[in-house]
Amino acid sequence: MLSSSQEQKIWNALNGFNIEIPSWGFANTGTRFGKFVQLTAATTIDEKLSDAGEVHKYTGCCPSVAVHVLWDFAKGKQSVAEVNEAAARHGVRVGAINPNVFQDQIYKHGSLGNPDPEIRAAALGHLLDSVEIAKQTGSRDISLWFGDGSNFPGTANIRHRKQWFIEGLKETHAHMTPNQRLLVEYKPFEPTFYHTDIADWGMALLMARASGPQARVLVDTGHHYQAQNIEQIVAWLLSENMLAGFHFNDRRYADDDLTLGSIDPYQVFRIFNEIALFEFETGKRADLAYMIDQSHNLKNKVEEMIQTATTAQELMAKASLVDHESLLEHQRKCNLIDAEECLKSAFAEDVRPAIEQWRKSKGLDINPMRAFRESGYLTRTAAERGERHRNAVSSYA
Ligand code: PSV
Ligand code: MN
Repeated sequence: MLSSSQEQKIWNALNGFNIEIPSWGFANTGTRFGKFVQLTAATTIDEKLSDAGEVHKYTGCCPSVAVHVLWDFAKGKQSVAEVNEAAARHGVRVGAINPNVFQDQIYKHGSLGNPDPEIRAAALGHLLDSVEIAKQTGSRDISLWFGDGSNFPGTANIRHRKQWFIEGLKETHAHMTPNQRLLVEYKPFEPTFYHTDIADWGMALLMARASGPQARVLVDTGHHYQAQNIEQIVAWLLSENMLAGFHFNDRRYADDDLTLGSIDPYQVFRIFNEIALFEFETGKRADLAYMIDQSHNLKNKVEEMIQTATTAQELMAKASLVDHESLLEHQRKCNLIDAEECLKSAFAEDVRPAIEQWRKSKGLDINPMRAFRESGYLTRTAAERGERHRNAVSSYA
């Protein structure tokens, strides 16, 4: 049974916690071996925003949606004003703007790191278009991930590419308004497998620093080697005031995009704990964008996002229960067992009843998944969208 002061801590944590969902999490996706099509999957940006609106309606903690420029603002399809209007109609708003300089044929050997100046200029053009879109959507964050790298030793000039990246990022930074942020994401491998231009947090940090004062590092939890201590990276970036936020997902092997907390919930808890400890010690709120980067093709996409958002709330609530006063004292005295138990006992608490009470206070159903299932939304969308997908399935056969 939680004490009333513990319940209060959980409520405070939940009141200050929103997590952004990705538009690409609602479309039919697959692996490089094929797609398993879902009849309820979204195709248009309007459908994606409608699905996102459902997640927010039942969880109350997902008011914004990250969008991918190429997938959601394809030329001639929908204007930015129409996307803004659709988001508002579905009860959400557009969040981080994600340029796409990894899919087009011209990017076979990279984008900002490409040896061909014309291709670098095309990539820069797309980044600048994305900054303009962000101005029109009122988005603070332009979130950059590059697939750039090489597959074979000796084939790319690593130092030249680093310099070209710095030039492109500086130019992009120069076009932002003073309240916007440039987020630099790193990833050790995939799609390239010998070298990746921005492969780890140190490289992302150098790139962000070289870009300008409004650039920060984005940590995607799936973008690390197996044994890496992600919470240490988080603590270091926080202490440098260089952490922008997260792309949350879980992983077993590489960038698996499994559901947050499905493999190692204690790791997510430890990340949240580092943030809570930073806030406790500094008395400042960490200005972070919490985002989900998952795209599922086996679980239902809307249900999976609800499951992820509620799991994030639970782990964040547990982290809010760590007794930081005692933890700091134990750390100072090197009381190893007692310090560790501070974390373990908070992690072991059942926070779900307190979260249910918080939901009640917000006029939400205490069980978002059940409420969503009872709403009949999936039956409706299967009827509306199913035919299109059934045709797609037969065309694969
Ligand atoms: C790349 O693996 C990545 O994490 C980037 O954030 C992309 O924008 C996203 O996934 C696309 O799914
Ligand atoms: Mn990501």
